[in-house]
Amino acid sequence: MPDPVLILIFRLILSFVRQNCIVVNKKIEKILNKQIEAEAVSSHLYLAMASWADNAGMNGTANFLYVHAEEERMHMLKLVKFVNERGGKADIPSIPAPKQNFDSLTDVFSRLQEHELMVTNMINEVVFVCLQEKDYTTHNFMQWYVAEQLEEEALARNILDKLKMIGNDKGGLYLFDRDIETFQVVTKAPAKP
Ligand code: OFO
Repeated sequence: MPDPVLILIFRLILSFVRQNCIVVNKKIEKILNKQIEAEAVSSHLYLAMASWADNAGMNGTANFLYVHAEEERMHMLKLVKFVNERGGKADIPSIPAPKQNFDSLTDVFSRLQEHELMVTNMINEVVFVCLQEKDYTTHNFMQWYVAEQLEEEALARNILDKLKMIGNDKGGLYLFDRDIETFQVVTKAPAKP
């Protein structure tokens, strides 16, 4: 059984180190907090898309999007932990309700692609600020996101190409919904944590 006094001393030391050894500068902390919000918004948006698809009887698409929403939450969490571990303060944002209804699968995935392109621009901006601030640790950490965006953009493009081919063909849409969970794009993104 660990000694409670020792635990208390350890906690006090940890809190002292956190408050006095700020290794992440304020500019980096601010832009990472903005990125935390973007990942939370992504997760929320994909969850709304999943719910719409589920309701429309497109279970394969719904499952694909539920998983995607969960992945975005993991992207957010990874950033929250990184900021806090480096002596910064990760803020948990409030998020406005996302769009709830969509016209079609093409509408869903066009919006998803548009959103991912916006996220890529934000990530590029974080990387740019890291270089400006000579924060090579955060720069190195962000490389995982750079590679992940490559993968996500390619997947969205691939899905939209398939939907374009299918058009309004009901049989094609049925097969799309059945197979979407197997769609993969191979990139050089490093292994997921
Ligand atoms: Fe799909 O955006 Fe996260 O990083």
